[in-house]
Amino acid sequence: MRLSRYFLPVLKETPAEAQIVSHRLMLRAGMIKQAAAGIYSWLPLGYRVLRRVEQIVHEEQQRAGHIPLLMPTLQSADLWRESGRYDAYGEELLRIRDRHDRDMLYGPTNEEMITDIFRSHVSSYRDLPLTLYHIQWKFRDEVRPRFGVMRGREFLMKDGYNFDVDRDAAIHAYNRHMVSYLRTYERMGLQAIPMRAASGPIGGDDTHEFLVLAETGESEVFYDSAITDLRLGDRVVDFDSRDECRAIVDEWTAPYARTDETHDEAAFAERVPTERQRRSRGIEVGQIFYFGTKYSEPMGALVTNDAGERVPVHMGSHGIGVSRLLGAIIEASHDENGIIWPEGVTPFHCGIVNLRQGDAATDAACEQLYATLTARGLDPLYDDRDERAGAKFATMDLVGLPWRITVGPRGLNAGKVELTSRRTGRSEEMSLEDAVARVADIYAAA
Ligand code: P5A
Repeated sequence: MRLSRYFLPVLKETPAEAQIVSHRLMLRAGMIKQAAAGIYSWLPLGYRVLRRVEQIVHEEQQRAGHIPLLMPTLQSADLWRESGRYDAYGEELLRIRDRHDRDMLYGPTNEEMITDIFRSHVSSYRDLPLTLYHIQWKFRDEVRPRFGVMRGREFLMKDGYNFDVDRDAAIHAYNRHMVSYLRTYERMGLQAIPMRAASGPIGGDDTHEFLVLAETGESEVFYDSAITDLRLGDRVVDFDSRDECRAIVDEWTAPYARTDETHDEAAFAERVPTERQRRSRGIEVGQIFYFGTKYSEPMGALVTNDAGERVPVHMGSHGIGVSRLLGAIIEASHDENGIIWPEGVTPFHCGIVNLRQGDAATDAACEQLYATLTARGLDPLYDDRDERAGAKFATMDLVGLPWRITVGPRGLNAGKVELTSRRTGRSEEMSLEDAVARVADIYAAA
């Protein structure tokens, strides 16, 4: 993409309404624009990152064997009356009436709708296990939407639902989700710690939240610092193996880690040596639930088991805050000059800064770089505007591309361009070909 033809409305001033750094940077980098309280338009740069985050979520869900579909945002109130949640959900549920006076709602979650799909088409345990998921906009009429996309009213969620013949099979689905989430967040450059939590309006007793540690996080958390040493890395996981998934879950759930809702001061003191006790704050980027037959029983989602009995199917639901993740990633990765995107989610692979726009040799080298990078399947952002070098660097730092290639007449005389890491600030001179090869290698390994 050539910046001269792009739509990147960066702001010079720090927006006064934004209280936390991720919100400020998303506004300043021209990623989002507020449309109403807690409702945002995704401008081209923000939309690119959103799509990349979504893509990682899709890949990791499908790696775990989960099947994508797409349900609507608007739902019929009647379904929610069947589960009893139409009245129970409270003020967060946006209730809508259509022209025929039918009660509708904008979905805050989809347990009822997926249970309805299931009961219409599945009746035997032979069709199980089954996990369906979608990535769709949700609406929750939060009392206090704040911090930009972090606590929105309209927000993008991945929500998945497992259907299993009994509790053991459903617990395997729970474990499988925990493992696949670990890899999902790691690919985004994040450490998200599973912590025992409370289930709220979704239901059930088994639930974990995934928290990214950050001072600006809305949740208070208590954990054993040993848990921060764990990494899933590139372990090959057989998601069908109950033992393998359970072993990984055991590894992550052995150290104490809980949110304030389930924190137990006595257990914390007893189980965690003082020097490893941590009390801090975190951003909830996902939550998984096992709630058994809470929806299948009242809604009549039954399957025939191997003994020939009709039994309610065992279910859980599993959510990832896709739009919130952008805020969480920025909270975890920025400096005073702007965002620092992890390679896994960056909107463009690298920036190209032309230090002397209009100089024939410099323009030609930049064009060559642009073409070569693109031919290698990379997506560069080429700052081809007629601007001072300082302004170009400031924009690149603000939008946070992990790598920048700087091209100027002086370097070119010696046959060199400069490759700079946004994270370390370190620069290296090398030939144009080497710079392309280096950037390609970095992304091949990422
Ligand atoms: C699990 C999937 C559920 O709704 N039903 C379907 C279950 N869980 S949840 O924890 O309530 O939400 C899942 C994740 O969505 C994100 N989230 C939000 N993101 C932005 N703004 C909000 N107002 C908001 N509310 C929830 C969180 O990341 C949460 O973990």
